[in-house]
Amino acid sequence: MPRLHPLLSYAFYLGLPAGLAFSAMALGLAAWLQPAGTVVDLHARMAESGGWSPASLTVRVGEPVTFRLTADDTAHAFAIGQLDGTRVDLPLGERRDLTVTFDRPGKYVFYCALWCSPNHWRMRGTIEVTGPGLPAAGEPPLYVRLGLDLDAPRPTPALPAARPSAARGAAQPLDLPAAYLGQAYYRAASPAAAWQALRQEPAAQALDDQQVWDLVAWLWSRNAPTAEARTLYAENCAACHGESGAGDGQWAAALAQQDHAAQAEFGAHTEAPTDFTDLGRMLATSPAILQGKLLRGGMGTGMPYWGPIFTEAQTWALTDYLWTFVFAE
Ligand code: HEC
Ligand SMILES: [Cu+2]
Repeated sequence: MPRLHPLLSYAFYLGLPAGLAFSAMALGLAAWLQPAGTVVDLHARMAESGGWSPASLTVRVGEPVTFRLTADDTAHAFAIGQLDGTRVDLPLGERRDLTVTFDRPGKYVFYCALWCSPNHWRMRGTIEVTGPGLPAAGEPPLYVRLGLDLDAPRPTPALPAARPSAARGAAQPLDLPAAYLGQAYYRAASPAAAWQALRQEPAAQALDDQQVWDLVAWLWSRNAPTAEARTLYAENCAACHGESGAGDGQWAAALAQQDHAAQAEFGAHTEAPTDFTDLGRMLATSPAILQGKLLRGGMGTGMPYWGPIFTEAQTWALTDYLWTFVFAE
């Protein structure tokens, strides 16, 4: 983890009279207010108005870089993907400083962390960190390791008569074979595939179809949603996918009918945000596919890519959380 020094030069902004600040400088007392290392003036504007400027930066490993951040058109927030503690709120017109020292090379993404327009998520920029050392080496995401095609159509499976319930599933007095209980199984299988496999199990022969669906709901709900996942969803996803996951967030309509200017500027056709309560769709989908979409984005559909923004643990926490929209309690 890089060392972070949020040295906010508040003195100038917390009502210290300009004259006083100026005389302090004249006395040479302002030296300690001067940030060390590289200084980057970074301006935030809505994506429609050009986004961050500059939008790409190069800095050196081990050298403190001070971002002098100003929001020019409306309130924004600055944050660097995958680095906790880098979020800075940017009220309109007030400068905020953040000093960061990167301790390994690689490509980082900085982004706006406050909803500012339907194209808010496009407010992103890159920081190329060069110098000695090796970039953080993660393994490829699960969908790549499983060889999954995120865009392949997923045929709608035979649907349960009622929305499967985790609580009813938990109440089944049944010893499930251990193979179904591991995280690896859950992440790679769709609920429909799990239902089909369980349906064949001798241990489940006494159950009816709905009871087996309830078991699947229980299996898929064992990673209880974390408080962090709820917050991440509310802050980053609800605007499109809706608070209850039904694809009806405040920006959903705007996405479905992106004006032509935005189409021309950003390309591609946008789609309506996925309705996570849609059983036909979700029962055919594995956590690996959901996480893959989250990491890679929709490539032009309007679904942003979050790979460089969230840590791997955060992407799984969000993926687990999405099942709360699918299954009944
Ligand atoms: C700007 C609007 C927008 C935001 C914000 C957004 N999404 Fe999406 N999302 C979409 C759209 C549109 C689709 C459907 C098109 C597609 O799948 O590419 C989608 C699809 C998805 C899918 C694929 C579902 C499937 O069955 O293939 C997942 C998973 C997903 N979003 C999760 C999230 C999560 C989690 C967040 C928050 C971190 C999020 N989305 C934020 C617009 C958005
Ligand atoms: Cu924004």
